Amino acid sequence: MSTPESSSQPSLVQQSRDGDILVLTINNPPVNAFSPGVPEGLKAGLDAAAADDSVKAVVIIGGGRTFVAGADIRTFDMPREQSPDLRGTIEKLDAFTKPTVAAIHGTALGGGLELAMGCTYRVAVPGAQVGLPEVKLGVLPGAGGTQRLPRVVGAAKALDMMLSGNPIRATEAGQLGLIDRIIDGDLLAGAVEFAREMADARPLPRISERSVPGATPDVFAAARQGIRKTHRGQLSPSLIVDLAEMAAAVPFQEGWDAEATKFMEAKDSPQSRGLRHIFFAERESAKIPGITKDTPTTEIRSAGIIGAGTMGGGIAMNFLNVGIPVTIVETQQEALDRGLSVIRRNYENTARKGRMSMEDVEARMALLTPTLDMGDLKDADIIIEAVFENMDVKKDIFTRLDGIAKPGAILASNTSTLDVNEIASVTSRPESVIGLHFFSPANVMKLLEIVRAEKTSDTVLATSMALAKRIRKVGVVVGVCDGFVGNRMVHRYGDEARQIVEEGARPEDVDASMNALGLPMGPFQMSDMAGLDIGHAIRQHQAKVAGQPKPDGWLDRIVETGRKGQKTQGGIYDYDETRRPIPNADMQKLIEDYRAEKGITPREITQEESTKRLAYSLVNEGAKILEEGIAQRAGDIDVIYIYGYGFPAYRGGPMQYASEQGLKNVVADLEKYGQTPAPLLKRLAEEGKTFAQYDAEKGRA
Ligand code: 3H9
Repeated sequence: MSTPESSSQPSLVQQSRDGDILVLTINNPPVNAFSPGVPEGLKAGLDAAAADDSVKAVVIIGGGRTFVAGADIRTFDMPREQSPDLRGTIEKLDAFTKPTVAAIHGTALGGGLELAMGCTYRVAVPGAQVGLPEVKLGVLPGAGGTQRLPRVVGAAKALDMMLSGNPIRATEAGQLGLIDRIIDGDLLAGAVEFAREMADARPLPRISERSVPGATPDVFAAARQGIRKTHRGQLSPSLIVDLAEMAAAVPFQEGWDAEATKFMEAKDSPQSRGLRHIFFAERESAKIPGITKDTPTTEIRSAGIIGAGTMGGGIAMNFLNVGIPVTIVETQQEALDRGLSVIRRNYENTARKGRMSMEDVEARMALLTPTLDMGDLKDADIIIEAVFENMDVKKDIFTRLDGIAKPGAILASNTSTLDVNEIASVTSRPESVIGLHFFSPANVMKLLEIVRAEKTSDTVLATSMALAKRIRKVGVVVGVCDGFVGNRMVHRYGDEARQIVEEGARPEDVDASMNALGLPMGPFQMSDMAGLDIGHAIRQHQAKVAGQPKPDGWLDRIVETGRKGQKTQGGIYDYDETRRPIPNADMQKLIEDYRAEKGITPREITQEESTKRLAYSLVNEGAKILEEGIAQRAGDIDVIYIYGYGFPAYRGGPMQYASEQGLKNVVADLEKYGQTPAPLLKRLAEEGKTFAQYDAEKGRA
C-alpha cells in the first residue's frame, strides 16, 4: 500500500489518499464519539470524493483505539438544531454513488454501527465488536439502526441485539453478513484493498433497499412478551420492537422518519436522563481527588481471606474468577470444609447451566488454598477479613495480622458498619488498612464500597480502586461513618417503612409501593431475605449504645416469635417453594394488636405517600451524607444504590430521582410527612438546583 498523503486541515476527520481510494480518518479521542465537527468532516470528505473523478471509493476508519463508539451522549441535552448531524451524514452516505467501506476496530457501537451500516460495505479486524447498546441509555438506535439491522441480520437477531444492547464479535457479525470481510493484519491496508476490489461493482448493495428476513408476527410477539420480564416499566424497548416491526412492514423512508420521532421521545424521557446520568456517574465515581494515573499502586498477585462463610466464600470467588490465587482461613476444619464445598457447588451450578466448563471449575478450585493457620497469609498482597460484625473480634484479627502480613500488604475489612479507623488503630500500619465492603451475594453483586479511613494511604486507595475494576466490580470510595453510605441510608429507609406500617399500612402495600417505583424488592421483602435478626440485633445494639430502652417495635416482636425471614421459612411473610412472599394472617394480627396496645388508630396510607416517604427518606439521608463528605458526589450515591440495592437504573438512583421530581417538591413532601429536610437539600431546593448541578459545581471548585 502506498503511504497516504495527509491533508493539513485541522478537523476531527482527516482526509488522505491511497491511490484511487480516499481515506477518511475520524480522530476524536478517546472513543471517536460523533461529536460536533465529526459530521462536518465526514460530509466534507464525501463531497471531496464526489467532486474528484480519480476517487473510486471511500474508506472510513477510526484513529486511535476504536471506530466510532456512538453518538456523543453529552450532546443529548443540546437543542436539536445544534446537535451533531449523524442522520444527515448517514443519508448522504446512503445516497452516495461510489462505494464506501467502514473499516472497524475496537467497537462500532450505536451511531458507530449505524454509520457503518450506512456505508456500502463493512470490514473489521477479528477482535472488533459491533452492537446497538442504545437501550442501555433509555433510547433507541436513532440513526437508522432499527431499520437497517433487521434488514441485514433478520428480525429475531436484530431484536435480540437491540433489546439486550450487548455487542457481538466481528467473527459472528461476519457469519451474519453484517461484516463483509474479516481483515487479519493491517486494517487500513485490508480495507483499501477491499474498496479497490469493489470500486466498479454496481449496483451498490444498499442496506436500505433490502427487505427484512424472518419477520413473522410471532417474532415480534415473543419480543414483546420478553421485554415485559426483562425491561418492566421501561419505554424504549417497546419502541424498539415497534420500529423493528415497521422495518418489515413499511418502505424504508417511512420507518426512518418514524425512528427519528421515537428517538426524540425516548431521549427526552426521565428514564433516558436517569440512565445517561448513571453512565457518566459510574465513570465519574472512579475519579478520586488527589489520586491520579501517577499515584503508585502495588500489584495484587495473591489474596488472603479470613472467614469462609457466605461472605468470605463469595469474596474469594471474585479473585479466583480472574486468576488470582486465594488462601482462605477458618478457625475450624468443619467450617473450612463447608466453605469450600459451597464455593465448589456454586461453580458446578454455573457449569451445569453451561456458563463454564468443568475444567474451569477445577482450574478455579486449584487456585484456592484452605488453611486453619493465619500465618499462611504472610505472603499475600491483600488480606480481607470477612468475619462477623464484632469490633473486638475484628481488632483481635487485625492485631494478629499486623504481626503476620508482609510490609506493604493491604489489610482490608469487609465490615458493613464498623469504624475502620478504630480497626486500623490496633495495627502499627494504619496507612495499609482500608474497608472493602462487598454486598451479598459477593460473587454476584457489582458494588464495592471502598472505605477510606483517616490514615489510608493513596497507594492503598488507588490499588483498591484498580483491584475493583480487575475483579469486575464498581468501586465507589466512601468515608467512615456508621453504615457508610449504602447501609446508613437503608437503615433510615427501614425505620420509615416500619413507621408507615405502624401508622396503618400493611407490609405488602409498603413493598408494593417500592415495586411500583421499579425496585424488585420492597423494604420488607429485602429484610426477610437478609434475615430479620440482623436488623433486630443492630437496633438493640444502637439502643444500648445510646442508653435507650430495648427496642420493642412490631418488627422486633415478629423476630421474637422466632420468625427470622426466608432462612426460617417465614418472617414478615410466608414463602412458597418459589420464594414468593405470601402475607401471613398471624403477623397481620400481631401488627394490629401492637397498634391497639400503643393506642394507634390506623389510617389509610396511599401508595403515593408510601413511595414518597420511602424514596425521600433515602434522599434526605443521602443529602446529609453528602454534606458530611462521606460520599464525594450525589452521583456516587446513585451508583451505590443501583449496584448494591436494586434501585432501578432507569430512575438514575435516588438522588437523580429526587432531582427529577424537583427538590422543592421533595422538601415540601418531607415536611408534609413530618421529616426534617437536610440543610443541603433545603439549600439546593431554594436555589432551584439539582444534585447533578451540585456535583458539577463541586467538581469545578
Ligand atoms: C447513540 O449512538 C444514539 C444513536 O443511535 C442515534 C443518534 C441520533 N459519548 O467507558 P470508558 C467517554 S447512543 C460521549 O471509560 P472503556 C466516557 O464517558 C450511544 N462520551 O472507556 C469516558 O469519559 P471520561 C451509543 C463517551 O474503554 C471515556 O469516553 N454508544 C461515549 O472502558 C472513556 O470511556 C454507547 O452507548 C459516548 N458515546 O469503554 C457506547 N462513550 O474519560 C458507550 C464513552 O471523561 N460507551 N465516552 O470518564 C461505551 O460503552 C464505552 O465507553 C466503550 C469504551 C466500550 C466505548
